Amino acid sequence: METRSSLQHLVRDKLGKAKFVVVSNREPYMHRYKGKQIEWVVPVSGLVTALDPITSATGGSWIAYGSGDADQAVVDHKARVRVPPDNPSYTLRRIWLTQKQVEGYYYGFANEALWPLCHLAFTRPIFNSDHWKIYHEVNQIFADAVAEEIQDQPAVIFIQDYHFALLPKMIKERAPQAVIAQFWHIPWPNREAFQICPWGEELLEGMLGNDLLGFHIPYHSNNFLETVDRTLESKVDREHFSITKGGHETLVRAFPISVDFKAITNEASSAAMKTEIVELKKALGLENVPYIGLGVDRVDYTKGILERLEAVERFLEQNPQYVQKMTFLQIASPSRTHIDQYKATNDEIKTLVDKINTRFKKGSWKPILYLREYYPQKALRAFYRMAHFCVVSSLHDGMNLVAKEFVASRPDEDGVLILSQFTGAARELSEALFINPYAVDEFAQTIHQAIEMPAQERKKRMATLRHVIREANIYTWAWNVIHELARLKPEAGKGSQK
Ligand code: ADQ
Repeated sequence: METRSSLQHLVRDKLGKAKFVVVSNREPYMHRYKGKQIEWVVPVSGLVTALDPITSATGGSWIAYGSGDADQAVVDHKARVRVPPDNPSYTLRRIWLTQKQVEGYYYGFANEALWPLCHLAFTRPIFNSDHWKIYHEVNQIFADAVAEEIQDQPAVIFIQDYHFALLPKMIKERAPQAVIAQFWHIPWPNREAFQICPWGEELLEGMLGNDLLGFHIPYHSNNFLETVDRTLESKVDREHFSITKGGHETLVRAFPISVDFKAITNEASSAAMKTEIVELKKALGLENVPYIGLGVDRVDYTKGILERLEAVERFLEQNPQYVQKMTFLQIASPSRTHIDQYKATNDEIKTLVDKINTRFKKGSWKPILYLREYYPQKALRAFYRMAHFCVVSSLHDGMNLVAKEFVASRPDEDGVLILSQFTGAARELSEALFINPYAVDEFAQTIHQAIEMPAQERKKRMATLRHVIREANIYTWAWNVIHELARLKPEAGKGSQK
């Protein structure tokens, strides 16, 4: 089982003198004003947990868009600040973007074109050439910053996600000595679906600037190989999962991302957690509800929240004996609210919740509690811990960390995971109950099965699920990436000459 310290050892051993640079849209530390004071926060994400120790161990840099309202107040003249703020060990280099750039690159091309293009959720991508131009421009801004950070030192650049498809090639041209890797956190679609993108070739060429390209599961890697094979002149080697174009080789690998199992388990086992659960149940009027179902998501049309609520409705229709006995708690944090499709999804969810609650409510009980809020991680653990079953019903999802967080939060080895077969997580979590979120009757029957599952079977399934996540935790993910990167010999600075 990999840990924070085994990962740090590996990094020191394998990456040697190479400078480690992470590039992501979201920054690992954000500064903001609280009254006249400045405070710093860590935006919640497994990524910071995994990449913070690596960047610290190498004294590297992290380059990201500075989105905090006090970010500018704490940096030096080169937009740099040392982090973690309470124990500085590496440099955060902030990139300033105008409102127009954020709208074109982040909300526009990344989230209105690439996000729906890569998720098969039947939402039509919007291909706007102004957005595309700005996406290109912003990728160039990041490329300039990377080049400035590394100068001509040996370096390993680890780029995150679909905000930077063009960046790898731009860096390769500026800094051929650097080893470049990218992790694509969302699915890669099949080649037919990808063909509709008007700038497909440029995107693929950009990504082939990578020496290593990671997806969550082999299926996405295969889709990528097929897409390239169909679109670009190149040599695609399916046996070794590699693509060679213009004499440069890109290895394509699957690295299933995960959670910090130990930290979550420890927190979920603490005495404070018991108190937190009692208080939350009291505040929400759930003390006397025998069964609690749970969903935790960003409000996003890919997460299948509407399909889930319809299944809860069908379940109550078919099992009236559970009226007043089961409450479904949907926790949903607002997300990308500038985008019309997200506003529409949000409105549809609210309307459906009202409809179902009006139909079934009895006395002070209602079947669905919709909490449209962002909760701190500690509260989320308490929700996971109090649920009899947790539903992840994504229409399509690269991995889905909620499924893994739920499992890590159950040291009591209880609770049932209902999981969409269209998530990356479904490949590993074989003891979950699987659903097709589009098939409402079967989905409702699965909720019934979860509620009535005997304690012994619940325990057996959860123990197996926990074993899987304990071994394949977030450090294992980072360990595997670093191990593969180390084989590309960054110390020798031969990344581009393999
Ligand atoms: P996301 O689409 O954001 O990530 P997911 O993996 O489910 O999806 O992670 C969501 C995170 O947000 C979880 O850590 C969860 O706890 C948190 N969260 C959700 N609702 C919350 C709330 N109301 N309050 C507080 N926190 C909340 C993308 C891909 C995924 C992939 C990840 C990581 O779409 O497929 O698993 O990246 O690679």
